[in-house]
Amino acid sequence: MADQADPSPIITIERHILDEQTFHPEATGTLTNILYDLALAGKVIASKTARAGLAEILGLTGDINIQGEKVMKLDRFADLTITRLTDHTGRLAGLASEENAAFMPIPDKYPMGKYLLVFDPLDGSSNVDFNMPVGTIFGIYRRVKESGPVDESEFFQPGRNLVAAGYIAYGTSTMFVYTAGHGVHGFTLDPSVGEFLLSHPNIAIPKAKYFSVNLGYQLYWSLGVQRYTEYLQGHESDIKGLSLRYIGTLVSDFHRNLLAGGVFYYPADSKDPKARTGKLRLLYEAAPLAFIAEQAGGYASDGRGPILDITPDSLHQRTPLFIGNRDLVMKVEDFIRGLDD
Ligand code: AHM
Repeated sequence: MADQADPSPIITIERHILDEQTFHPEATGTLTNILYDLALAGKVIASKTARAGLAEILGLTGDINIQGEKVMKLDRFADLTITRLTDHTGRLAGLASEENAAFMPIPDKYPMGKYLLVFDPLDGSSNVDFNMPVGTIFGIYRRVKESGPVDESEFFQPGRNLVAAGYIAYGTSTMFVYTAGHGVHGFTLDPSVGEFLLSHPNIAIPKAKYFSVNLGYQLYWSLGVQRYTEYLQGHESDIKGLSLRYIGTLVSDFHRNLLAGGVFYYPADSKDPKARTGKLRLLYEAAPLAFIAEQAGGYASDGRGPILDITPDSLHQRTPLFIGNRDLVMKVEDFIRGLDD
């Protein structure tokens, strides 16, 4: 008879990441520790986002809080949290954040490591004021040079080189989802013990249920993308129309579609010069999520080929993004090839 006092196995994120390390007998534990540092950053950011509405009240004027300190914008806070928890550990050689124009080499006073961290500290931050979910996205690359100061060009690696990638979703609960190349695993923060616990092992994208896109921009899309949208809606297609869900926070839209099945896209459009090449950033958003999508059996494309094959030529390069169920993402490539090229 089962011992009623014996709890069911609880797998903490630390234990899971350590177990994953056994796939790599040569591993030194450095990557494991970077992931664990990021989980800690996630907890700190989650506790701050949960108090987001209070900042204004405490801040009186909105700028100065009751202690006379400046109220920091949440995306700046998230950026500094991640930087301060990872820059001194001797594990990284440099960091590049969507928040900062230039990458940050590890300061001279700290030891230099062999990995590069790229991240979007608070994706969807414009949603914070409306109590909607936000997220953090990260990717980890091995540095290219053996030693010496880091060059910006070392960050210009295709997503195929990613060693690990993940995101932290700050929603109704806080989740940490990552892959180190052996499947995608999700952990939910248990606030009562302050630990991420394995809740979603080996995530695989199920049959598509949703499509997610800002339909408000439809007029500005290419013909191929417009016809693809009609296809997803069930016009003259071999699929039943999908349901539309769009939050406007990439992490949340991607996370829902990863668990429930579906495709998210942010195509190039003609409405503003920045969006002509798409809005989302290759290095901080598209490539890490593309790695996760492929590990979960899905696919990500810029409409013409795999996101993971694109080598960036600048830190903040933008890209169109179509991501989710493999068959649906491949379908948009057919429409674009047939109607736009
Ligand atoms: P941000 O980097 O300013 O937060 O913008 C990124 C966000 C994504 O999370 C989301 O998918 C997209 O912008 C939404 O854009 P839009 O409001 O144009 O639909």
